[in-house]
Amino acid sequence: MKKALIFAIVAVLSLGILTACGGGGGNTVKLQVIAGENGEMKYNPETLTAKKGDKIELTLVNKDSAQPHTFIIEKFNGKTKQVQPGQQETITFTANAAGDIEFLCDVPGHKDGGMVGKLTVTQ
Ligand SMILES: [Cu+2]
Repeated sequence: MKKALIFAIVAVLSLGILTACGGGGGNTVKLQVIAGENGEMKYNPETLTAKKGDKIELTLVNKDSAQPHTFIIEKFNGKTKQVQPGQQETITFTANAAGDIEFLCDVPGHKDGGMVGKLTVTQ
């Protein structure tokens, strides 16, 4: 009786571990993007990757000396506030669709200046 109970507990725990580690997305992924490094109007990196279903914890680090920047990924409803020089902000969103998803800085003129990138979400 006791043995059966222990077996059941081990089985349930194993299932939980398999679910947490299984492939195909659904994991929590930490990503970091730097904005305005060396005074450049761009993100570094400009390309990010994730799997469909991943929960993304994205940190925008503003290394610009003068200007605020944002990270907006409209498709997944992920938006930072205006992050001031030397500051950072972490946002969370779920990559719930596959494709090349655009992100950008919505401070006026910045997207046209080069602050745009893509998050490639695979199935
Ligand atoms: Cu910007």
